[in-house]
Amino acid sequence: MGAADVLRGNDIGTMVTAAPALYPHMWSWDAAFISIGLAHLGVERAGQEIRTLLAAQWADGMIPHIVYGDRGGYFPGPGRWGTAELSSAAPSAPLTSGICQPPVHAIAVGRILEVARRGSEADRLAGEQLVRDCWDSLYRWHAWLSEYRDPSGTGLIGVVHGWESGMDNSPRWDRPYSAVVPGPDLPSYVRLDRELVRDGAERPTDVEYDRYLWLIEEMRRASYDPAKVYDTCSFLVADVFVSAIFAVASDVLADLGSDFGAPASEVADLRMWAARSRAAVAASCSPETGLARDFDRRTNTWIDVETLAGFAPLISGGLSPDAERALLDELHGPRWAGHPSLVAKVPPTVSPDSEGFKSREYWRGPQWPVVSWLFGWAHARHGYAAESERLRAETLKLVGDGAFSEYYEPVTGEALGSRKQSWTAAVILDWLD
Ligand code: 9YW
Repeated sequence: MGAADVLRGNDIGTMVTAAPALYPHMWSWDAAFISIGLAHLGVERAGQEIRTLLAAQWADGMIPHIVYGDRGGYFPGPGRWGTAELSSAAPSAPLTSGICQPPVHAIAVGRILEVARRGSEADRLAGEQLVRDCWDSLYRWHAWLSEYRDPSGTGLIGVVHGWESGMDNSPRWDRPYSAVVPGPDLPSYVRLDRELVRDGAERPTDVEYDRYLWLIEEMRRASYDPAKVYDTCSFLVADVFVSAIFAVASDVLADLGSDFGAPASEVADLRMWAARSRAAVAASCSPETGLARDFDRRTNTWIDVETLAGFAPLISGGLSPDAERALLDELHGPRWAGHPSLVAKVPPTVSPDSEGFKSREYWRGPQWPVVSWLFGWAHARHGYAAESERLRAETLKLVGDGAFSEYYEPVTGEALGSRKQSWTAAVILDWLD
C-alpha cells in the first residue's frame, strides 16, 4: 500500500482522519500536514481539508485541536470537553475540543499554493482561491495566539496543556506536570488508546492521563474563557517550539498577505509577531548547551531539559550565522540525528545519550517522520539544502517498511504506535514529489 492509498483510505469525505482506528477524527496540526499530502492528489481536496478545519474555528479565533467527526472511538470525546455547552465562542456543529495545537496551518497553505502553481491552470486557480478564502481566518488565529497566549508581548507563546504542544508526554513537560494535582473530584474515565496500542510502553502512563484530564476539568471551570484559563490553569508554559512555528508561519502568512492584497496593517502585525517571537526563541537558548528552552510561567523558571524542541531556532531563524551553524551541526551530529546507534539519520525526539531517552515511548525518544519533514522544510527555507535532502532521504529509508507508522524506534527502526498514520503518509507524498 502506498502513501496515497493511506490518505484515501482514511478519507471520510470532508476530513481525512488522523489515523484509522486510534485517531478517528481531525486533529488541527495533522490536518495541516495532511492537506500538504492531499495537494499532490488534488488541490481542491487539499483546500477542502483546510476549509473543514476552519469551519470549526471558534468565534474568538482559536483553531481547536480536535474537530470531531460523526464517529466516536476516541477518548476524550466531545462530551468530556463540553465546549459547546460551556463556551459561547465554541461551535456546536461540529463539536470540538477546548484547546489548540501548533500553528502550522499557514505553512501548509503556502506549500499547497506552491504545489498548485506547478500544476494545471485549474490547480493554480484552486490554490489561489484557497489563499483568498482562508487568509482572514488564519490572521485571526495568529491574533488569538498573540492576544491570549502571550498577553504581555514577550514573543513566547504559552500552552496550557501538554497536548497543545503536539508533543504530549515530552520530558519537557515532566516538571510542569508534577504541579498538576488531580482533585478527588476528577470524573472517572476509560482510556481507549490502550486497547489499540497493546504495548503500554508506547503510550503515556495512567498518571500522565490523570493530569491531562484534570487540566480539562480546570478549563471547564473557567468556561474555556481564554484569559481566565491563562490566569488559572495549573499548567502554563511558554513553549519554544510552538513559538518558533508561530514566528515562521507568521512570516509565511505575511508574505501571502502582501501578494494577495490583505490589509497592510494586518500584514504589519504578522511581521511584528514574527520578529518578536523569532527574537524570543533565539534569546531562550541555554548558555551551556545552545539549545532553546521552554519557560515555566507558573514557577518563573527555565526548563533545562534537552529534547528535539531545543532546535526550535532552526525552524524560526534569527540566530547569528555562527550560532545557527553550530546548532545545525549539533542536530545532525553524533548526539542527535547522526548518533551512531540510529538506523536512519533523522532526529530522535530525545537524544539516546540523554538520561530521559526511552526508545519506544512516544515523545520520549522515537523518531516522528512529520517532525523530520518540518525540520527539512525549515532547512530548505533557510538555505540548508543538503541537510534538508538528508532528512528526506533518511526518512524515506525509515518508512521503507510501508507501515506509515506514527513513530519509529530509532535504534531498531521498528514501526510503533498507529499504522497508516495520515500525516506520515502525507509528508512522504510531499517528499516523493
Ligand atoms: C493522543 C494525532 C495526534 C497528534 C499529537 C500526538 C497524538 C493524541 O496524536 O496525540 O491521543 O495521544 O501526540 O501530536 O496531533 O495524530
